[in-house]
Amino acid sequence: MNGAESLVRTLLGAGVDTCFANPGTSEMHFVAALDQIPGMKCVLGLQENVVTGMADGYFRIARKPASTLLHCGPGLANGMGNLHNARRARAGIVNIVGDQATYHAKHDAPLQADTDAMARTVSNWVHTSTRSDQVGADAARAIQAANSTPGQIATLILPSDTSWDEAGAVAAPLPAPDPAQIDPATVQNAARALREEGKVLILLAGHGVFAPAQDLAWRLAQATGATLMADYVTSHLARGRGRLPLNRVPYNTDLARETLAPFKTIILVGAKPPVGFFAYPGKPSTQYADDARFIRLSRPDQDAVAALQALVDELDAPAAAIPDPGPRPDAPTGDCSPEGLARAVAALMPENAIISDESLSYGRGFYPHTFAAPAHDWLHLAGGAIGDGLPVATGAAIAGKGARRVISLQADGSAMYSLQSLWTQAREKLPCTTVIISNRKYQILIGEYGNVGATPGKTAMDMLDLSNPDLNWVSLANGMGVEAAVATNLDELCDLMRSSFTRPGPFLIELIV
Ligand SMILES: Cc1ncc(C[n+]2csc(CCOP(=O)(O)OP(=O)(O)O)c2C)c(N)n1
Repeated sequence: MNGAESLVRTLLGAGVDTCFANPGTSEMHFVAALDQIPGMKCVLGLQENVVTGMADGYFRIARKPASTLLHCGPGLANGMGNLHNARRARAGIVNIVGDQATYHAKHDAPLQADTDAMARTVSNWVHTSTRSDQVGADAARAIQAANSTPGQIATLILPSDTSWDEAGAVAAPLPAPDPAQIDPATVQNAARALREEGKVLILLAGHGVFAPAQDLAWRLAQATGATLMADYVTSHLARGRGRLPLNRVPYNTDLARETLAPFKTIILVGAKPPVGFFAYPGKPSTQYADDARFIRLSRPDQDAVAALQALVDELDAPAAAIPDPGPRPDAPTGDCSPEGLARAVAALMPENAIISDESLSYGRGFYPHTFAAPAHDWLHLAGGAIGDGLPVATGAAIAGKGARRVISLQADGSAMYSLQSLWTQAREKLPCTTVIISNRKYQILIGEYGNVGATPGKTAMDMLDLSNPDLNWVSLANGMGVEAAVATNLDELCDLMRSSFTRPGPFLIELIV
């Protein structure tokens, strides 16, 4: 057995049965092993950032890691934007990167690069195998690292001779490490604040915004009057009927500071103290009151549900039913608007849908209009590197095994970073409905121009303009095997959405706004 075969058998033995790939010569033995050993679902992405984004979306829904297969340093470099996002989303990925054979590296061949250095910037765990007899054991450790709470990017670099040499040995799965313990003194501290102080915010992120944690957080809020909110950079929220109508901390620092100003005590559950994505001249970096204090009930590497349960027990908070969100909205009619798009999604989405939201400026107000939708999962861009919406949707659809409709609410500029995802959606016949929000500009950056205190002239505005020529999304989608149509108002949008939900495969709607 060669090293590549030991790798594939070790992955399968540990339950890693999906591989998102864009291979090259240094990975050919891995590709050959996938032929010889049944059981691995292999999904081709036509650019590495699609591959890494798919692995992120897959983890968020499957709650277990997939593997990637990337081609040496430059291939990894292409995938780094979405590995960055995945690390911020705290996704678990077994990120496998091929490399030059150990004895070839000294010749400085054209694709030679410092793969290890690149990997370190986007990984929680990095290792380069140096002998084929170690590949299985190294893979088992990579899988273990990826399976840590809450999920980690584990990059395993495989020089090609470690794949083809015939000393491979399969390694048994290693147990996922236990999450770090909750500190009982912190639980008591939080309970004291909730009992004694008037305005306390419980800020939720990570596992703290999934359904089991929401029930516990709601009990705490009902028993103590605390306010509940989700972190802005939350990658995944359980939403809709039966779930909490949670709002996120606003993106805009002025709005965020206004929202958080009343809270002098903030209890963090999987969240960090909120800061702006960027600094702006004359504005503070932090989004909370200057005299706010934080109680870190659980860190991301701790069990948020256990932390909330301990606090519920400490306060003896009685069971409380999550309130009914009221009737589901009717399908909207008339001119396009952000509220109208949100209401269309809430009115029409099938039960248990997945929303991949890279709507940027158009999507800031989507939440209140979708509280009364059926239960669904809402995925956000957690790392700010645009271009993850379509790959995440594609990976999420693979994890949903064709049974869950995935709806991308997708800004046009960001979509152009990784539009090859549409081809994978067509090839895999995935139930993906993409709504391209076609404003033909980098709208958010026009606002940012003002926020940094500058006035854009013609050259600056040209840098923020996506027209001349207009992107033709129907042709782009058709060219990758995805059927598509244009909607210019909410009636057309709703008709196209409805019909897309009856199709087994993908469909794209260019919504002209
Ligand atoms: C990888 C990466 N490159 C560039 C940027 C800078 N950036 C932020 S938003 C944006 C444009 C977004 O335009 P679009 O997706 O059309 O959304 P809109 O602003 O129109 O809502 C750019 C280029 C970024 N955040 N990440």
